[in-house]
Amino acid sequence: MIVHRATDAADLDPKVRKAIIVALVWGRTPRGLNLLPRLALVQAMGAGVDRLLAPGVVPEAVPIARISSKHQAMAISEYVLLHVLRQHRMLQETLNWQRSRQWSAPHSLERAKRVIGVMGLGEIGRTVCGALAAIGFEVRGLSRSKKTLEGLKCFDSSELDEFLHGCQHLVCLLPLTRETEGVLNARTFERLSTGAFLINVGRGAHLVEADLIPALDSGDLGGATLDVMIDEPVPPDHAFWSDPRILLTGHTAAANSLGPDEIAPQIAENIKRVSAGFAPCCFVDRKKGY
Ligand code: NDP
Ligand code: OXD
Repeated sequence: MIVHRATDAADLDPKVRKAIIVALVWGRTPRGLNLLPRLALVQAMGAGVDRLLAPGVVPEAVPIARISSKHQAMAISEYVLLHVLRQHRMLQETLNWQRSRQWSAPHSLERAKRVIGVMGLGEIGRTVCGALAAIGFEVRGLSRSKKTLEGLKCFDSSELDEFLHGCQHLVCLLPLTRETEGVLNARTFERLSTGAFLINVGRGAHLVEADLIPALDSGDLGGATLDVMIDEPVPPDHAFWSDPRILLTGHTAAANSLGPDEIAPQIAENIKRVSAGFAPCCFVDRKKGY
């Protein structure tokens, strides 16, 4: 097998272009995929495929597949636990107490009374729910279609308001689609428990950025942890950098979790499958957008 590297297929030699059957993509949006006449698969090297579904990026007839990774789901669970616990155990307040040399720290709510809503019950969302439930939080999950999962109150997208009502933490692990873009907005925040915490691990465009600081000012939200942003890297003059109620984590929630041991066999299997005329594993439903 021969591997060529390019961001734009137009930069490849025309003979090479004619031979390519699989494009492995990550990071920047690939260009020129329509110049590859034998292209049989676009294999994303991660979970989110929103950029590949933008018009004109991947020719309609070419299937797109994503990676399925237990390690990535575990890494994101670790990230969500860290930030839920940081807020649950009032880490910032504790640090402030230490600075003013006060012995004793603020009391946190009982775990079982803390309601955590996870938007998205895919491979990652389900793992995150399991990790949160395992340490005793009350966890509820939202998906597009109704699910029945042990130990979890499940809601579908028609039950969004019911799902949001009473959540003290809202974790977004949705794919970015036409339906989910802007779902983290003022209306959503108003429906949560007053002073709720937001953790966005999905995609930047899930959040209506203009609604965040007003929601923090009004007290609808108590804080936000944002792993993903619309513009990455975030420009230095962005207002979120200097707001102490907002923590930006630079798209690191799943950092270093996708190793070759896990993803190479999936890619190899998909190359075999498409070469033999079969559909790839973990393929994306273009109509649903994930
Ligand atoms: P999946 O595609 O496996 O699952 C998506 C889930 O979202 C499904 O449960 C689906 O419902 C639900 N969903 C889709 N549309 C809606 C909707 N309109 N309303 C309610 N629920 C909806 O995704 P993953 O769990 O693998 O990943 C989720 C996202 O996390 C990725 O798309 C990516 O954007 C982001 N991500 C971020 C990373 C980071 O480093 N920050 C790393 C990895 C992923 P149903 O079950 O009914 O289909
Ligand atoms: C992903 C990511 O895999 O954001 O979607 O890392």
